[in-house]
Amino acid sequence: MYVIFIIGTAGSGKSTLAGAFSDWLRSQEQSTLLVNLDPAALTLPYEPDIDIREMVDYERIMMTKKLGPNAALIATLREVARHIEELSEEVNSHNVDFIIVDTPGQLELFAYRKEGRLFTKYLGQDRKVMLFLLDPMFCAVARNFVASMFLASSVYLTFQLPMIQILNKIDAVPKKYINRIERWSESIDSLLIDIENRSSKVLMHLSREVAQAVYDIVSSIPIIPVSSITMEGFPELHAMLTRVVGEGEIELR
Ligand SMILES: Nc1nc2c(ncn2[C@@H]2O[C@H](COP(=O)(O)OP(=O)(O)OP(=O)(O)O)[C@@H](O)[C@H]2O)c(=O)[nH]1
Ligand SMILES: [Mg+2]
Repeated sequence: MYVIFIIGTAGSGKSTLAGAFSDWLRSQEQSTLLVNLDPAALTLPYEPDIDIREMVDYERIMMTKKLGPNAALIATLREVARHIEELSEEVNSHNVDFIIVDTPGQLELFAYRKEGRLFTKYLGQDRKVMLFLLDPMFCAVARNFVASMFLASSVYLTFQLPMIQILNKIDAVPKKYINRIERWSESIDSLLIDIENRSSKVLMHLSREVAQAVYDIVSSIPIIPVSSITMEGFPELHAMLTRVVGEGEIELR
């Protein structure tokens, strides 16, 4: 069994990927369990099998505790974390090939609070992997790519789980952006040259320093370009899952 946690900045396409990749896996005769950990989602582009919105009421917590949207999200996740063992029993009672976990919109509320680590610890038993979503429109600018590398490495250090970077929504951007990002991720020299050519002096200096600090960490994390609309890249993502987790391969039936 594989347990896939999908994480990324707000609107990066986590929920859409969760639903579309599950559909693709099912079309390959793999069984999946879709878990929604976003208490604030009004609608989802898939039908969750397990949904924390059934355990907690985000809007009620926001109203009764008089909290803003993010503080209410924190309080809601804390409430769910109190019942983590029940949730874990429910999730782990399913015998499926893939558990796919969709996480809340605000990455930092999941990545930088202990509740996020509790979920990754208790949900599923083995072969856990994190998909970190990159926005190719944002990352196609060299210094933004560096900022994104910094975020990816920080999430990687926080969770210490095998990770795959997903260059998402590739149907919506020119192919040359994807090629450029792949070139940067294969060669720090090409990234440094593009940083020099395109930034002001201060930004250039800062971007170089950050790139050099995190490049080795991030370049060890594979990048797979995908689209949840066309399902391009899903076979490669599936193959990469078996590679990064490394304990035996799941054959497509
Ligand atoms: N063109 C294109 N659009 C996509 C793709 N994946 C997601 N989107 C769109 O991106 C927007 C955000 O998608 P969501 O899946 O809701 O993103 P999210 O990360 O779950 O959003 P939050 O949970 O609110 O942070 C929606 O309008 C999706 O239709 C994709 O592969 N291609
Ligand atoms: Mg979502």
